[in-house]
Amino acid sequence: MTATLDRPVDEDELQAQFDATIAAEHRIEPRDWMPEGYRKTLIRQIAQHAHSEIIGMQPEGDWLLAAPSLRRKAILLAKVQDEAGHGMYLYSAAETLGADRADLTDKLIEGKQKYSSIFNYRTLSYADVGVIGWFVDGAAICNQVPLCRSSYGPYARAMIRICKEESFHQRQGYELLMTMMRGTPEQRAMVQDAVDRWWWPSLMMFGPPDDDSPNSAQSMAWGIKRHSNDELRQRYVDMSVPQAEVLGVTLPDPDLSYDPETGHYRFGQIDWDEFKRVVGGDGPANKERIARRRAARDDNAWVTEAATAYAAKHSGVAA
Ligand code: BYC
Repeated sequence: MTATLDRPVDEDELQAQFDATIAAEHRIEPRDWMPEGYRKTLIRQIAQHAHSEIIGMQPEGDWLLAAPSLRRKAILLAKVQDEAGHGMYLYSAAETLGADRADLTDKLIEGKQKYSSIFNYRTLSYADVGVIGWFVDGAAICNQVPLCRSSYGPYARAMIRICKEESFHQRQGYELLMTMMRGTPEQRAMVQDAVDRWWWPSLMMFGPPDDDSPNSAQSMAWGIKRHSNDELRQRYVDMSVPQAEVLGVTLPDPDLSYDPETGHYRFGQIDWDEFKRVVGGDGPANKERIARRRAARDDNAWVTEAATAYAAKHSGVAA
């Protein structure tokens, strides 16, 4: 039983109101009653998403000091800053559910919360910057556009701006690759090599197959997720194949073929053992990603302390 101003409200009644809001495709807002499982699922997904944006600054950030021209450096700097902004909107959305931002960061560093598997791969050449834009931001768009209709208001609204920026990121990646493909044979080879290394990990971004995805059914029933992992993965493959043809690269999958009956591209077997290894902490760069995040938290703690002391002093003056 929950007390309200005029009469005690029954949990069943609150649950019924919540269910009706979800069924009517209306939004749940921070002050609304929500089942504990809904709150926890959202915090888990939003925190994981926020962590991915922040850790995702690292693989591309590694090229900021080695960008091939001032123009490319300015573009990359803007993109990496956008990812930081995405992380901030998402941590704010998690805070509306009662989560504490510093606590979420601690959980990430202690390995108690996840971030996207894709950011545990290294960027070996500048073509990787283009391929991250094309593949990784492209996959993000596929996955995140439906989240603009997610049932939780603050998450859905954050996703609108994030998706607009991701769309720009994807185009900048594709434009970079187009430029390289018009260049020397060595540059074209760099692009193909990057495509070969990033294609399969990009498909893993959508999560495990539907029959091995413990959270999907409930998340979809609550309107948090709008499509299953496999549906979105298929959409992504269908979108990427023609783009690869225009670019002039080969996707590294001999089983890729168009099925006229379904109108979709069939594709080969994803290495789910690799996925599990990478998510479990044993990918190519997991340890350095977390070590760097830990160092950023510890080395910059004085900035937070100074800002907090400054804010406290000023609120005292105002009082
Ligand atoms: N990597 O039941 P499932 C970006 C976990 S940022 C690691 O299907 P769910 C960008 C999953 O969390 C891109 N872990 O889960 C940034 C669950 O474990 P827990 C990030 C993964 O939540 C910078 C378990 O596996 N995007 O685009 O229903 C530069 C079982 O999975 C992964 C988002 O976060 C993975 N790939 O569905 C450029 C989007 N996949 O939590 C670009 C929002 C699954 O039970 N998130 N797991 O311990 C989602 O849409 C969903 O959370 C997922 C997974 C589709 C990812």
